[in-house]
Amino acid sequence: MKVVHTPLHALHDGGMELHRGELVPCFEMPSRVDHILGALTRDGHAIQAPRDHDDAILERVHDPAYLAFLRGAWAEWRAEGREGFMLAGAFPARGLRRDIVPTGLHARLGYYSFDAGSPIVAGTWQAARAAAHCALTAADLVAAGERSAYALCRPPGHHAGRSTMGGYCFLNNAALAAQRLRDAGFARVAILDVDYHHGNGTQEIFWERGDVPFASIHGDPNTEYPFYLGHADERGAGAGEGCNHNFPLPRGTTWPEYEATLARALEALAAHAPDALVVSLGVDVFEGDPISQFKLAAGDFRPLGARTAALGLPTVLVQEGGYAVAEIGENVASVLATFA
Ligand code: SP5
Ligand code: ZN
Repeated sequence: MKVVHTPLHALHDGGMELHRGELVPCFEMPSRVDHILGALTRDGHAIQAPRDHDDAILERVHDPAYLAFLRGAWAEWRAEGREGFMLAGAFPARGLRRDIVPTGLHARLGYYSFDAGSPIVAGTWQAARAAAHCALTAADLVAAGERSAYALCRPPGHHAGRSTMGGYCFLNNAALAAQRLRDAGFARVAILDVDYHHGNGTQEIFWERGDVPFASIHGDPNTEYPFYLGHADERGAGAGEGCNHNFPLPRGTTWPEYEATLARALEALAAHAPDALVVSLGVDVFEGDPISQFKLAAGDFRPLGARTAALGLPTVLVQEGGYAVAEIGENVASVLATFA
């Protein structure tokens, strides 16, 4: 399978996240990519660099003012004489105004964020932009006739909404890939999100659209991040009514239960008769993941990939989460092997 990768991801590094009341180094770290790249190189996949895309293409999915904020945030931070990393600490929750974009930098950071776990550092914009280019390039490859392609995206993307960052995500790589396939002529593009965490950003972006059905299997938001979206009764609205499919599962879920749920998710997507598929591939469903609570074994990633590949659709796989760094390469490689 063609793999799209760039070393520019490493520019996003050095930030800390608020974890259980303490600032700790981000679980989402550059070495994740080294392990994935190592396993995929060993398996003989062809690695290629992304093609540069104009920033205007990001506006197909994201709010221009949000993009302008992300693009300029670090320079503004430095202009205030600050270093290190930027982390939001206040958010426009219930009862607070969201109709005014504040002028102050820290106020704007909170306005465009939904957690205190997604630091912006000097190279964040460049890395996020490069990750988006990986996803867009993988979509271009599939549009040009490849049966499947994999975008080794970092930072990940599925928590990023139209104008919201969070969950280590800034630009929604999977949404950009899906939109790119739509623009290339695929009439209906399904998105399957198997990351442990609900793909709240992707759901939000396509909520009112009937052309990009979305299915997500994830930890129950009653107890699992991102907490405030991802329930089974969220079905979409307007033209997208009935096109959103959430499958929350309890902590401790193992393969038999997961497999049965995956079958239902794939069935739900197939009912929309899609002609292409984007997979938000988080491997944080792995039992050894340090921040997640499902119990999939390393050996379960092959059948996970095989069931998904059996849809028989042109497929773009986009890397999302996965924080058991030593095993992440093997787990991703297992999924990809079933698409080869
Ligand atoms: C792309 C992706 O996987 N993003 C995940 C972001 C998760 N960030 C917050 C994690 C909070 C985890 N709390 C762990 C508590 C364990 N009991
Ligand atoms: Zn995740």
